[in-house]
Amino acid sequence: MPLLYSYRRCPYAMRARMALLVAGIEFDALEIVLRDKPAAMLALSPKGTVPVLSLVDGSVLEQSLEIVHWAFGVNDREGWWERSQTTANIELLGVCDGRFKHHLDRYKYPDRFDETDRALQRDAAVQALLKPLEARLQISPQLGGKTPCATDIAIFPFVRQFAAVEPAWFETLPLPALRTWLSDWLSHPLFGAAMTRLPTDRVTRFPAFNAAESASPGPPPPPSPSSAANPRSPGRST
Ligand SMILES: N[C@@H](CCC(=O)N[C@@H](CS)C(=O)NCC(=O)O)C(=O)O
Repeated sequence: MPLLYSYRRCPYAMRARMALLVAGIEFDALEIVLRDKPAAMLALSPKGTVPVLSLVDGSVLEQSLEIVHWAFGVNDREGWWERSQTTANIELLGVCDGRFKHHLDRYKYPDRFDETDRALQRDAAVQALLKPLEARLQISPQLGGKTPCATDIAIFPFVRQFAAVEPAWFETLPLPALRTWLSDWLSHPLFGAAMTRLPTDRVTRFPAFNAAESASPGPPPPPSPSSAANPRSPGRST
């Protein structure tokens, strides 16, 4: 059984968990404590970031996008990976993980970066990713077209993080298609499933997700008695 070292509020780990769930891959998971990383994880991946996926053949995937790619390589009956492989999607993901993440970090954690002009960083993040994303989402509701693709689940956790810094200000941005896309994802059952809370003191089986439910984002189904017993509230942002 693959073992995922994860951190619930990490956007990189979110994309990895969502891809594993969509692909229907059974996996064990350990929720790590960032300040006290497990020795077993560091032995596999000394760089010390999550997510890390340890596979049964002994190989180790140390990058979130490698995990996404691997998951859809195992099972992509719904074409999530294929739809993500357009030039526009690959470029958008590069911007998300590059320039956008750079500005997001300085906007969200100005003290860590000695940043004195948060508004400048915030606006640069909007220009780099959110505006082009809005233009794309005006054309189709998902980056995969009518249905989502790997790029949607790879990018939205970072947009979620950005939106949560100053929610009232975010609401004022002229980005209506992006706001709809984000809010659909925030209430999507796949995201709820990926945000399942795990213990930090032991490895547990990550609860499976019915991929058929994830075909089109929209309001979540009414809670069932079993989901009430296993709270999956996405909770607050990092
Ligand atoms: N390029 C890596 C980045 C992963 C990353 O930076 N994860 C953060 C958490 S969101 C982390 O583990 N940071 C280590 C730390 O804070 O000690 C990936 O795509 O997986």
